[in-house]
Order: sequence, then C-alpha cells, then structure tokens
Amino acid sequence: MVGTGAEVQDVVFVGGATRFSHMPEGNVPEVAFVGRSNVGKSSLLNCFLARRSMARVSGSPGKTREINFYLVNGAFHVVDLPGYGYAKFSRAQRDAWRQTIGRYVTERAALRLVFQLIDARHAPTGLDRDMLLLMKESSAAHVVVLTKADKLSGNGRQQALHRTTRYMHDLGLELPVVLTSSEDGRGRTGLWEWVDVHVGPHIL
Ligand SMILES: Nc1nc2c(ncn2[C@@H]2O[C@H](COP(=O)(O)OP(=O)(O)OP(=O)(O)O)[C@@H](O)[C@H]2O)c(=O)[nH]1
Ligand SMILES: [Mg+2]
Repeated sequence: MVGTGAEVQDVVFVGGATRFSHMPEGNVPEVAFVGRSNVGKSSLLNCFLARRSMARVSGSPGKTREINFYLVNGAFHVVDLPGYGYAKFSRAQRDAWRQTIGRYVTERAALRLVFQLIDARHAPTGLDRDMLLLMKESSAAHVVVLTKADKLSGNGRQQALHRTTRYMHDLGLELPVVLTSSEDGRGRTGLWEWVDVHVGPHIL
C-alpha cells in the first residue's frame, strides 16, 4: 500500500503559528520538514501526503512564513517549517526565525522525527551544518533527506549520497540519508518507513 497514497486517509490543516506559544497544544506526535528556503519542503510534504496542493509551493524562496500544522489520519501532525537562510529577509527577521525553529526542534515535546532537507545538487551550507549540529540537542529522531534527485543522473545521485554521508561523518554524525524527488515520487516510501519506525505503524 505504501507509495500509492492509500496510507493517507485524511489530512486536515490545523493552523499556522509564528511563535512557539501559538502552536497547537496536546501531545499529538509530530514529524517536521526543515531545510533551506526553496529546498522543496512544501513540495515534498505534498508528495508525502499524496496531496497536490496542501502546502503552498513557490518558485521564489521565502514562501512558507509560518509553521504550518497538518493532522494526518487523525493520528499525527506533519509540520511544514519556513526555510532558513532566506536572503531577502532582514537580519532581524532571520534571527527571529532561527530562534523559533531552533526552539521548535529542541523544546517541542511532541516532536518525534525531523526530516532535514538538503538539495541533492549542492553541498550542505553553513546553515545546514548549524541545523545538523543543533539536532544533537533534540530528542527527536533525525533523518537527512536529499531533494530534487530527478535533476541528477544516476551517477550524480550516487555522488550526492557519498558527499552527504562523508560530510556528516566529518561532523561526527551517523544519520540515515534518503534520496527523494517530489517530481517522480522517489524516496516517498522511505519517508513513510521512517515515520513507521518513530511514530508508529498504527498510523497506516
Ligand atoms: N525538479 C524538482 N523541482 C522541485 C522539487 N521539489 C521542489 N521543486 C521546486 O523547487 C521550488 C521550491 O519548492 P517549495 O516546495 O516551495 O520549497 P520550500 O522549501 O517549501 O520553500 P520555502 O517555503 O520558500 O522555504 C519550486 O519551484 C518547486 O517546484 C523536486 O523534487 N524536483
Ligand atoms: Mg515552503
């Protein structure tokens, strides 16, 4: 069933928050998508949920401005975070976001799993590195997700996997890496498998 979209019976937009104190209360388990602006978070979230336009996608970076919560199958939240490092935001705005996202990943009790997205075509940036290291302080599981794999050849995809694994090894991290594309659906099953492991198979 996984990979067909049949595992998603129901998706409800719960709301958007700009501050930690405005996030939904309760202990519904959460799975978050984080990464640089324009890396493909909203697109991958739509692919994962098998919904064409649940989350807003844009060609220009900085589209997602709030932390958006979606309730899936009445069982867990999927969380779309604003991208970090959007150059057109002011320094103060970027610092504020960084703080909110940082607080979200380290303090949110319901957070079970973070998918950290990195563009498969590019080496991780300093901000990706900051997030990789910040996640050491989170109790949630952490999976690295390479995006836009459809833009690479088979050889390019292998190189991206090696480069990312080596980069993390140099940081003292051993994290799973999943290669994905929202265009062709590659890796979607892999994401669901990690949700199974960390949120529970009862959701399927
Ligand atoms: N070829 C290809 N393009 C993609 C893929 N995922 C996203 N894109 C494109 O990349 C751009 C940004 O996608 P979004 O999903 O809006 O990215 P985001 O990370 O949510 O961006 P912000 O909300 O601004 O942080 C859009 O033009 C998408 O169509 C993919 O897997 N393959
Ligand atoms: Mg977005």
